[in-house]
Parts: sequence; C-alpha cells; structure tokens
Amino acid sequence: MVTKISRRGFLEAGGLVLAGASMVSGRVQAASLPEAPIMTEATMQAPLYPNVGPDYQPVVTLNGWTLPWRMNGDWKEFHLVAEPVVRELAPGMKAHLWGYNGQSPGPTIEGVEGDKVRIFVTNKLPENTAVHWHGQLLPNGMDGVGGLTQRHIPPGKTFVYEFILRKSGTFMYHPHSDEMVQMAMGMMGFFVVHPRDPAERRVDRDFVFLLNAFDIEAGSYVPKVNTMLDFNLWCFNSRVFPGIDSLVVRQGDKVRVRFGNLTMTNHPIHMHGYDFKVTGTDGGWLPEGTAWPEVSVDVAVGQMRAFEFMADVPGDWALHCHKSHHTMNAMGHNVRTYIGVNMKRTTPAIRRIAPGYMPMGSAGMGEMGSMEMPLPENTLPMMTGHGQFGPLEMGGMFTVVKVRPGLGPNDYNDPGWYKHPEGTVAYEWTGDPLPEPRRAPASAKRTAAEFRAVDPRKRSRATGGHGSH
Ligand SMILES: [Cu+2]
Repeated sequence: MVTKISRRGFLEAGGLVLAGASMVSGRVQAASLPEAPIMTEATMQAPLYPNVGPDYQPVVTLNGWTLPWRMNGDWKEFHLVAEPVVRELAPGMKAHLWGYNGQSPGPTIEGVEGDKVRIFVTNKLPENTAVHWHGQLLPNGMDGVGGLTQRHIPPGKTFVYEFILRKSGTFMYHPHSDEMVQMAMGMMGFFVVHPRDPAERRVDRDFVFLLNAFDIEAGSYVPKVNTMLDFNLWCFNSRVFPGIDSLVVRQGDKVRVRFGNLTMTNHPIHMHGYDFKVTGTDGGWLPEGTAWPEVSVDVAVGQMRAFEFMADVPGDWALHCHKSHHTMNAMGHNVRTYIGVNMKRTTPAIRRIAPGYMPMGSAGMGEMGSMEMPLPENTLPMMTGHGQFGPLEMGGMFTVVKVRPGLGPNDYNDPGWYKHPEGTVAYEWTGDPLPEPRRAPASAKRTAAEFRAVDPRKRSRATGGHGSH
C-alpha cells in the first residue's frame, strides 16, 4: 500500500511530464533481467489484480493468461521470451508453434494509461525476431519493425523496449521480422491499457481473445506457413471449439468483450441473445453516446474491436464467427458435395478400392456431428462438441456466453449447461399430423424437367458450338 500512495503522489505531481523527460536517458538501470514466467497449460488462468498504482478490473484471456510484471523504480517491467511452444488446440490435437513464454498466443500484457513500461524480449527462436506494439502511440524507435526502426533481435539476444502507455484501449503485439512465417506459426498477443481513472469505462467482466488461423494437415503438427487463405483451423487464441473457454458471466454484470484479428481474412463476430454496443476500435474508445448497436461486428485483418452489454438475460448464448466455414475444424475443402445423390449403388464400388468407406453427405453433413469415425492421429473432427440436447455440429471459432444468476463477483468457473425454466424450450409438435401442402398446379409437371444431363463430349453441339476445340 505504501508503494501505491507514493506512486500516486509522484504521478499527481506531474509524473507524466517527468516520465517523458526521463525517456531520453531510458537505459536499464537494473543489472538483472526480470523473471520470464512460462505457462505450460492452455486453460484460462485467473486474472491478475493490480497491487500497485490505480485500481482496475483486469481482463480475462480465454485459454490464456496475463504476464506478471515487477516494479523497478517507476518502471513496470515485463519479460517476453519468443520461443517454440507446443499448444493444445483442443483435446486430441497439439500443434508445434512459435509463441511467447510457453504459449501461443503469448500472455496478455496489461497496464494503465500513463504507465512507463519496459519490456525485455529474449529471442529463443532459430531466426531473428522483433516485436511490434500494434496500435500503441510510441517513439518511432520502439515500434518494433526489424530493419526499419531497429536492428532485428538475433537468436539468443535480449532487446529492451521502453515507452509510456499514452492512452487506454485495446492493442496487440506481434513480430515484424519474417512476419508471414512468425504469425502463421502463432506469434501474437494482446495488450490492454486501462484508463487511469478507475471509474472510467469500468465493467464487471472484461474478456479478450485473438482471432488466428492455422493450416495443419491431419496427422502433422506444424502449420503450413505458406497458406494464404485456405486454413483448416480457425481459432480464438489458438484454440478451436470445443476447446475454447466459455465466457462465464453473472447476471446483472456489465460485460466487455474485446478481440483482435491476426488472420488473413475478416470475421463477423456474432453473439446471440443480445444487442450489444460497439464501444472500441483499433483507434481507441468511441466517445460516450456514439457507440452503435449490433448483433454482429465485423473485424477486418489487423483490427481490434470491443463491445459491451448488460448481462440481463440468463442462458447459454452462442458467440461465433458468422462465416460458417470458420466454425468447422480440420475441414477438407475439396470434399465433393453429395446432397441428393443416391450413394447405394456407388458405395460397394468405392469400398472395393477403399475398404470401410462410409457414404456421407447425401442428406447433408449434420450426421458427422454425432458419428464416431476413425481419424488420423493428431487431428480433430470437422464438427464436434456436445451440449445438453445433443451434438452441436460445430468447431473452430465458436464458444458460449454463459449468463447465470447468483455467481460470485469474479467467479469464472464453468457453471455447466443452462437450466431452462419450464416451458421455455422449443418443443416437438405432437398434435394433428401435417396436412398435405397445397401446391400451385403447374409445379408438379415442372419438377421432372428441372435439369438435363449434357454429355461433355457433345457439349459444343448441345450448346450451339461455343468454345469447341
Ligand atoms: Cu471467421
């Protein structure tokens, strides 16, 4: 508590200006590197409550953690270690990635507007790296663009970044050295800066996650780093459903959800049950009164978004990317469409070449959600996960916001499935059978002639001679 008071006194005495001046001679005075904590698990760790400086409600990182820091004078010191990591994407599949301090994404860095931060970055990768503090307003030489604003950090070396957190908001960090490879390998993290006034923009729960994607062939462990668009694992924080943490919320809490997009495409993030307000972008907070309502918010590549809502309606509310291919796991995009095809005749023929072949997809693919199929080692079913009413037939960028009455103020333990009040669940009609629908008279005749088969060899004749060779 003594530290807290003296620190506040310092800042009230024009600390921000003094801090600016001291940046000029901002060489590390301590001889020792701060500890670099390592996390070995992919489960959500408890948020880190501030023990010095202004109070704030710390963020909760889905399947992640917050990087501890130490105070050195008036500097908040962090230590990131860039290194190869093993990350469980969901139970049943591990990926060999690159990340920070034992995980991909790296730990969330959290601070307060006005903080002087000193971030040590040790490179334990087999190649150069550099860290860019995406969205932060800082001196050019601290911007982390290898070759442009600093020397790259060679393997085995530690570099120091020093800057003042000039504004509150939602930021990210990621490499700016061999960027394509290092991002495809999972190197990224969240950076949250809280307002200096503890009452400003305060919420009761503040969740963060990054959107990232990998292309990992079934049975292999290392992402294909040259893939540009056709990824097969769409992640929140290097996890896929059903491996992604739920967002556990107490009914009545004010909730914020922040996310940043470091994939190669946009993601319309959709939440059920609420019309939330978009309150933050990459550029900062929206001025009070200008937040706009949405039920889906699109986040472009390189952008961050924050939305807020009052958790007044309990339930299990889905939160997911609305691109339906992004809520699938390990999907082969070359699988043929068999909807409407009678597989009875072809199946025996295929089984002669591929014993055990199972005809799938002629009535849709939903059956894959409940089927136990032998999979190659180290991959995940395309659609999976079970709820209280059966298989969810989902994967990828999908999770659940669990709003419950009566939870503790900062209790993030999974409360299980929602117990719906009697008579509030969609139910089966058991009354009179469905009457025959009345159709327009012409329709019966037309169904028989909806398509005609064309022999491709005779195609030029059939289409009147276009494009024949
Ligand atoms: Cu998406």
